[in-house]
Amino acid sequence: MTLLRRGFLRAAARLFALAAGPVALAAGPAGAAAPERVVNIYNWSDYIDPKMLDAFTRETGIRVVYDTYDTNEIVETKLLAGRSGYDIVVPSGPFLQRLIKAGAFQPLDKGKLPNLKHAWPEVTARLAAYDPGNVYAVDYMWGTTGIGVNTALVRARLGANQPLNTWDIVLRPELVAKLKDCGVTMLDSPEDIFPSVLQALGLKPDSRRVDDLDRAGDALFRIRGAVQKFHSSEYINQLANGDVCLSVGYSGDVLQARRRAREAKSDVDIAYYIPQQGALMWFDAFAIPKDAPHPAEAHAFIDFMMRPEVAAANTNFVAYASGNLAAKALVRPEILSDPGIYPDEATFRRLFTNTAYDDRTQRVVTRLWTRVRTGR
Ligand code: N2P
Repeated sequence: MTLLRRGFLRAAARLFALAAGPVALAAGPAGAAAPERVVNIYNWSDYIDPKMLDAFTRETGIRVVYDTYDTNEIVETKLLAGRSGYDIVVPSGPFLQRLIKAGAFQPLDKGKLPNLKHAWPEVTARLAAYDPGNVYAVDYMWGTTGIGVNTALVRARLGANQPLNTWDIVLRPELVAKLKDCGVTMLDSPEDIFPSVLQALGLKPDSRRVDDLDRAGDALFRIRGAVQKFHSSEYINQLANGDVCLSVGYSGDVLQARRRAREAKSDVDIAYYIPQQGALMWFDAFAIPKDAPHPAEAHAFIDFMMRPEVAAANTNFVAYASGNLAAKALVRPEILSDPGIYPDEATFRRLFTNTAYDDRTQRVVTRLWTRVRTGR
């Protein structure tokens, strides 16, 4: 092999390493000032007030490298491959559960997280279903998976008398067909959609029975033709711009769409519904990969996020409920009183949770989901 070629391969390997994950650039020449401190964060898109990242760096001197994703699957794939380079990831409960079992995380050093005292005990207890003993993770936000609609466009097609707070408008073929021309989207997330459809069909939302899963798959297959796109983040702008009229989506994302439409002073009016049949409630939690290059900085970041004023700023920005109880006093009243964000008692009773599938069930669900998405 020529030298030139070897040089090329080395350069390619470096490029690949860059593409594969964040790489902290060493600060200054060797022997100069202490190396720059960095934290590499991998979080959901549209899930933080960017001002909080600046505030963290200003206060601690730790630079934040911030990447985003919109599906749990990509986090799982990167973590299972190892050497992701990330110091913090924010998976949802079932993925957290599965990644903990796979040994992907390091236990949190709670001595470095004094602000854990602000955590919401009920949320922490629910998170323990995925992380027994709360060893590896701290809840960041929680929310629901429901239905976002452009009220005017949907009303014009379904009439004034059709309730909109029902999975019927997604799953009854004759209803959703009427919405096809104004645009329907669905999360590309079988772990959200299958439990929701099972619940809507009157089955156990966390069922592993192949018959049940087949029925949910069939229900989805019947309406797939009305779905313009399966995607888990584009719908925010699409709803806000009036480009689509119904999205099965995440609570805060739909409410961000409503805010964007209002800020643009358009006549688009977006509403979020937790369907009367019930909706999935999920928890997204900070966790530190076992091979995180900067665990001390990761702890500093999580602790900063747990400050009540920081947690409240994030909730005010993204319209998801915080896992931080003390933050509630600082959350804007219209957010706190919105049952789509902080569900009231009656709404809360309609919410259910799900857990990680075993490998066999996961294969069934993945196969059904591929059929729904591709039609084959
Ligand atoms: C943020 C979506 C987070 C919710 N865009 C997923 N659990």
